[in-house]
Amino acid sequence: MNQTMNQMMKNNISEFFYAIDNSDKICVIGHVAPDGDCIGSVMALYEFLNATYDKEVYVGFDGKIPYNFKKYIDENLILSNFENEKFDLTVVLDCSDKERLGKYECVIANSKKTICIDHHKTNTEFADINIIDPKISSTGELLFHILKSENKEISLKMAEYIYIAIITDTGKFSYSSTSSITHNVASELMEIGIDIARIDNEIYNSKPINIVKAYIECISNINFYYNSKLGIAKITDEVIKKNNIDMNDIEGIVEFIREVDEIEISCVLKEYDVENTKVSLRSKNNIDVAEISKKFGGGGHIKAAGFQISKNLKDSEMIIVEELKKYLGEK
Ligand SMILES: [Mn+2]
Repeated sequence: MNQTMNQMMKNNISEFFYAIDNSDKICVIGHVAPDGDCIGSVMALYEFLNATYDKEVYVGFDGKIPYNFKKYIDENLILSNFENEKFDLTVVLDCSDKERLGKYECVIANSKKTICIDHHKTNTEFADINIIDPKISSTGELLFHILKSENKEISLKMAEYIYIAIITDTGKFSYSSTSSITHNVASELMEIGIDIARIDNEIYNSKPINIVKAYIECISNINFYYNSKLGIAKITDEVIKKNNIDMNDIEGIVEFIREVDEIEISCVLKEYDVENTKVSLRSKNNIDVAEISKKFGGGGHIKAAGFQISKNLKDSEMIIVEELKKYLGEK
């Protein structure tokens, strides 16, 4: 990125560090239902601010921290009772629009200055300073380039967080968003001393058995359409309750469907209540699921995007099947 970084990006980065220098009370937040990139980038920046400066720094995560990331976050750091708090600076990471901040949206209004660092193509540039690059694999990788461009030191802890952000958003370096530069970054993180095998076990090989049982139920009820070019799985409220887990505990179903040879689009529907369904879409080749999601008020990346729909599971499934007809042909 250093070669291709344009002047506007450089200016925004200088403004970012200038804003940090001139702030005493800083809040760092990510998007609702935090994932690996959100948690990794927020915590890496928290570590940087905490280790480098003498400032009051808080973090915000709206939604449950997934079981496999719990050990990476001291829950005492998470900001609560913030409705009337004022901040000098709020940095938002991995979040494409204000609404995705969930309960922390008010923090934006209560901050003198706001900065957004993100890699979503659908980012609405809602902050005062926006450092956005949709070509970069993950917000964690973007943060690494930003810190490096100003010769900031990356500690071992920061390196771990950035690595977690990268592996989770690139499907362990397998998605097309992974560049040769992403691998160079991973190489530098390894030079710093991260233990990649331990991180892999902690993030991926640590599933509680009840989550695995719920996963098995979900993948045994996948519906295929358009000669198996579309696969749709549903995570029902019943499965969640029966196995005593949270909706976001089940991961990897959308990736599992994509493993089917014919699949072009894989889809997972999450039943939040009878009239509220969350839709995740993944595209294997050329279909732009960010565009499709935008039509329904959502967003994301070309190959990974999503939206919410005020319909029950069955109706949501039919709407998606209908919408994808023009891309995938006859049922
Ligand atoms: Mn991300």
